[in-house]
Amino acid sequence: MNKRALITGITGQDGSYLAETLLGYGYEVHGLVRRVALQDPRHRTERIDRLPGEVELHAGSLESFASIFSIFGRARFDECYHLAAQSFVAESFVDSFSTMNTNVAGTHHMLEAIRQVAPACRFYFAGSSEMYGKVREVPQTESTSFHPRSPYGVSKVAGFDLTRNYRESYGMFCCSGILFNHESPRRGLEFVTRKITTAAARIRLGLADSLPLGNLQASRDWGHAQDYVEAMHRMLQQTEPDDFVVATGETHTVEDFCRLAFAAVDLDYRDYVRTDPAFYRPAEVDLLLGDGSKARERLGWRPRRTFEDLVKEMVDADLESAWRERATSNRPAPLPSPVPLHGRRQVAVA
Ligand code: NDP
Ligand code: GDR
Repeated sequence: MNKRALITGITGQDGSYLAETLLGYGYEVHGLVRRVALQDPRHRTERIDRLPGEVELHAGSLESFASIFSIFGRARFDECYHLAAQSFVAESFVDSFSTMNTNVAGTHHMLEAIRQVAPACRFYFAGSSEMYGKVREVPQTESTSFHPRSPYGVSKVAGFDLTRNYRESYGMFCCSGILFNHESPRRGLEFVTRKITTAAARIRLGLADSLPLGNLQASRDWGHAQDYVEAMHRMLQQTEPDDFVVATGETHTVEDFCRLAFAAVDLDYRDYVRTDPAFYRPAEVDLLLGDGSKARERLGWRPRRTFEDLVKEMVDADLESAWRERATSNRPAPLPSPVPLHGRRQVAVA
C-alpha cells in the first residue's frame, strides 16, 4: 500500500520540492492550501503546477481548528509535514500578531487534530535556525539553547516546544527539523538570496540599475531546499521520533553571496549594491552555522550541492526570467559591460 502524506504549505518553496520528492517515492500526496489558492490557481499554485503526478488539495485555514480537524477526518494520513507558516522574518516585526497566530496557533491546531483524529500519523514540524537567534555557541547543535531575536523566531520556539510536548505527553511520533537557511530558484523574491540573484540578472540585462540591501555582514549557513526536504522525509522514517539540525556546516555573509552572484553575470557587486536602512531589522541574527553531525550519522543525510552550485543555479534561473522580461519590454536599456578578467571597477553603468 502506498503511503499517504498531508503537506501544509505545499504552495511554498519547500512544500513544492517535498511534494515532488514524495510523489517520486510513490506516495499519495495531499496538500492543505488557503481557499484563495483554489480560487486563483494561476497565481497561487505556480510552484506546484508541474509536479510529476497528481496531488489532492484541501482548502483549509490554519487559524481554524475546525477546518484542520475536518481535513483529518477525510482521509487516513500516514505522515503530515507541517510547513505552512508566515516565514518572512522581517514581516514578523511588522505584524507580529498574525505571525504568532498563524505559526503558533496553526501548529497547535495541527497537533491537536492529529491527537484527536489520527494519533498514528507521523508529524514533522518546520523548526528553524532562527530559534538560536543571538547564538549561545558556534556551531549550533540540537542541544544549543534558543534565544530568538524576532517574533518569527519566538513563534518557531513555541512550535518546537509544542511538538516536543505532544511527543512526550501522548507518545505521538512528532519530530522537529531545525533547518538552517535553504534556498533555490523557487525561493520567495523578498528573501535576501533571491533578491540578490534576481537583481544581478536584471542589472545584467539592463532592466535595473542598483540593489538596495540591509546588513551585508549577516552570516548564514545556506543550503539547497531540494536537499533539505529529503532530510524531512528521513526524519519520519526513523524508528523513534527525534529532532535534528539540518545544515551544511559552512557560513557565508550576505556580501559573499552578492560577490558570487554578480560575478556569475560578469559584474562587480560593488558597483550596484547600496545599503538602505529600510532593510535593517530591529534585532539581527548575526551568525548562523549548523552542526549537522546527528543528521549525518542517524539519517545518513548530507547536502549534495555546494554553496557555489546554489548561487549559480539561482542566477541562471533568474537570467532566463530576465531574458523573457527583456524580450517583452518595449525599450530594453543597453547592457552594462562585464568586468574585465584582469581587474575591477572599470564597469560601465548603463
Ligand atoms: P514559504 O514562505 O515559501 O512557504 C510558506 C507556505 O506557508 C506557503 O505555502 C504559504 O501559502 C503557507 N502559508 C502561509 N501562511 C498561511 C496560512 N495562514 N494558512 C495556510 N497556509 C499558509 O516558506 P518555505 O517553503 O521556505 O519554508 C517552509 C517552512 O519551513 C516554513 O514553516 C518556514 O518557516 C520553515 N523554515 C524555512 C527555512 C528556509 O530557509 N526556507 C529554514 C527553516 C525553517 P500561500 O502560498 O498561500 O502564501
Ligand atoms: P532569514 O532570511 O531572515 O535568515 O530567514 P532572509 O533571506 O530574509 O535574511 C537573511 C539575512 O540577510 C539580511 N539582509 C536582508 N534580508 C532581506 N530579506 N532583504 C534585504 O534586503 C536584506 N539585506 C540584508 C537579513 O538581515 C538577514 O540577516 C529565512 C527564512 O526562510 C525563515 O523562514 C527561516 O526560518 C530562516 O531563514 C532560517
